[in-house]
Amino acid sequence: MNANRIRLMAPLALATIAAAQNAGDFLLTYSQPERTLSGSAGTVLQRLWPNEVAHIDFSAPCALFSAEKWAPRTCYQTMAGDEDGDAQWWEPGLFGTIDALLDVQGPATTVALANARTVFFSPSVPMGQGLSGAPGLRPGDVGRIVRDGLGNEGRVQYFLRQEQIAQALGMMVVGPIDVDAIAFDPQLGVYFSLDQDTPAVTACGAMLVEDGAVVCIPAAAMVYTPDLRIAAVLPNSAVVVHTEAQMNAFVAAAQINDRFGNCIAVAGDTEALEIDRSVPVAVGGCVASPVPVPAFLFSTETMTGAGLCTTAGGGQIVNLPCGLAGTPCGGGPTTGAQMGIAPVGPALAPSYVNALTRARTLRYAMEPRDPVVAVPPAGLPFGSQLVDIVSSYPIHFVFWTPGAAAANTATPSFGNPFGLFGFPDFYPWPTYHTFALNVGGFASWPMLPIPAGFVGNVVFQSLAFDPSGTLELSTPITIEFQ
Ligand SMILES: [Ca+2]
Ligand SMILES: [Ca+2]
Ligand SMILES: [Ca+2]
Repeated sequence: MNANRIRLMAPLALATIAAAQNAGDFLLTYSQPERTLSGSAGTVLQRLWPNEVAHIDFSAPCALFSAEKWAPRTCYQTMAGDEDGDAQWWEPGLFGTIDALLDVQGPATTVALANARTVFFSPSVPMGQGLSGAPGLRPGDVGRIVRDGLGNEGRVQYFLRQEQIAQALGMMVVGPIDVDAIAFDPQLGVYFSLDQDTPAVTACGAMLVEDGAVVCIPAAAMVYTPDLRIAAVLPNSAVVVHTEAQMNAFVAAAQINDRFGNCIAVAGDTEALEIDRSVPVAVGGCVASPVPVPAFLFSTETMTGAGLCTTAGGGQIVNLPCGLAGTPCGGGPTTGAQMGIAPVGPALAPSYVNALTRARTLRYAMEPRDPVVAVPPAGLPFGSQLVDIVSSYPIHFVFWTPGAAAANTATPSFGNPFGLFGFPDFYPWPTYHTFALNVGGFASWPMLPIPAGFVGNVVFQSLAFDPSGTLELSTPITIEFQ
């Protein structure tokens, strides 16, 4: 496209945008299994999977800089229930990967923090429809798993549906759609990238929208729900704001190395997007349809070692509070350490950053070492099972409740009226189980003896007293005793 041009928006709009700073931590996913840089005190929490969300807390001292688990698979599985109808809760491949993340931040006066119920994501493999019903959460959707107003668990609430993407792109033949990056500002619009090259008829004409391209549906072409989800889009309203060639140019200008120490020349597929508010919003698109274009934090499939770049200044390595988010060309490999993961073995960190959003959030995650426990005829002694917690609270009180076990069901949950910062729901009939003390940000609690013959699913959650006076809950886990 030769119609791309960049000029500054009116000062009034600039002032509005400038007021919103680059605030918040990172929530992100990695494209391959990785390990936290900290080692997470040797707990199971050190393993980060591509279908769960990690957290980088920029308020922590740089000496302690690390990604840590934020929403484990067991949390999503408890929320989703037996979505695939096989009466098994342990589904390590749920979602395939989480390849796009979006936190829609409320007004500055909002006290509650982002949590696993509120942050939107896109899978790369559809979630089963056993509880959500059709069409479910598909690779082309960006949504979240909720309990609906009638108390039904495992439902999907959409931020953006694949049909809306097809409409906005003017897709004549709706083929596979897989959103693999998304960013949003309600005043500007939604920005996304797809995982496939896609023929489209956009507001700037017929074209092939490449997988490396960044597409905008401007705010003026959308209708929002009161909670800032996308209710409707105008047909053929999408505009390519950066072609793949332009993303290639940003990557080349950034002068960033991959995990092998090779200087990266091309973007390939754009994989993660977040708005970079450090520079003013420009205008791009085409003469017929100019749209606002902020700078973007972004990653591409070539940026192994989990590098991160920005389009600001024509393409640069992102400068994070604890250093550059990638190794400059000539400087050796990008190891992953700059993005909170450990270089492991000669392959170093194989991942690119697969999804990224900024969020104001708190970390209170729990994961069992064994999600499926075989109970022998004699039962299991005290401490036979360990469950790990990552949190800054000094003490954790663990509760349990019988979990749903039938096909296509989920364990019911209820809103926690005393919490603001952690997981927002508790699971019913909580029964006190045990407690665990935090050491250096981690805790492991030993399970009480399991009686002979015990079979069934159990949901566990941990409770902590926040200094502000709230009662906060960890992400839930489901353990299957067989
Ligand atoms: Ca299942
Ligand atoms: Ca997707
Ligand atoms: Ca893409």
